[in-house]
Amino acid sequence: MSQHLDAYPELERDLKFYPLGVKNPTVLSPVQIDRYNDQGYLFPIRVFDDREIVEIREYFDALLPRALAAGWNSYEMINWHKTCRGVYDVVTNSRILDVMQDLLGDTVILRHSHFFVKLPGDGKRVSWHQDSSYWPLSRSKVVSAWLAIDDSTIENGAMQVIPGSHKAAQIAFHDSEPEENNVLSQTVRDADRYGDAPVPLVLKAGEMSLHSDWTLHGSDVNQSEQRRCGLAMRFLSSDVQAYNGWNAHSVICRGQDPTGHWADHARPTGEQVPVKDNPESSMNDLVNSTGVAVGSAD
Ligand SMILES: O=C(O)CCC(=O)C(=O)O
Repeated sequence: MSQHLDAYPELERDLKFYPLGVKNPTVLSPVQIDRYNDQGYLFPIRVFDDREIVEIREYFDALLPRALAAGWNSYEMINWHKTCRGVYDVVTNSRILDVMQDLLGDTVILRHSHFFVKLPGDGKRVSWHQDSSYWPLSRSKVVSAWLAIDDSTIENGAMQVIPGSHKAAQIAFHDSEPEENNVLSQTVRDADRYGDAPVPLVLKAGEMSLHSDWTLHGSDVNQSEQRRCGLAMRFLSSDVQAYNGWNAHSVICRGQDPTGHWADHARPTGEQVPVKDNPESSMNDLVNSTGVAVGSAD
């Protein structure tokens, strides 16, 4: 399969890595911020205590069968903060936003949310990739928070990162081969050439990790009998511009968007599972453009 250097050459995006961090952080230490900028990731950060994460897990345990019954697979629950109050409440949790504000400044916008649920035996991996490579955004200044809803272990396919790889910014990638069983569609080959040895982001439920949108990361197949559910939340500030309708799913969580560019979805009133294959549904566009293999047996 062919090699690519830019998924959106027509957009002429600014593909640099921008170091983040405010002068007077309130939750992260300056050392942690330096580590994020130097290594491209930071973990573990405790967000929810044991009681709180049990409640969130119970909520998710009830949501997942509804998603599957509606025809979504366990990697396709994207932007459900727009219709599910429980998801909205997690992605706008003040402890998560405090961390984001230390990196992004006063304005914190959730661009999208995505559950990555590795079910025992599903055989899926996430091949080495860089998030910015998928996203029609400029500039590349997005922080991902990945919240462990289940314990995330080596055995059940914890995410791994290549420290320092973000400094390379865009790295050439290939279209994934079907036999990779990749949840997404791009693969960076020989990932360990671009930084230090891979680090597994082993997390206890209730902890989160952070990674830069240029950090090479991926995860192996779940080899255990335990589910591995994580909720990825993508945050940015208002100096990022979206193309191809990628500004339509956001929530302005802190501060203001003086550009008026970003949507600001309100807290949902209930727990509405989006309708699959509804041509009117923005979910379907996003699933396609995120690179999730729609219709595959994930
Ligand atoms: O959950 C995973 O295994 C991969 C998640 C991921 O690629 C991301 O959050 O950007």
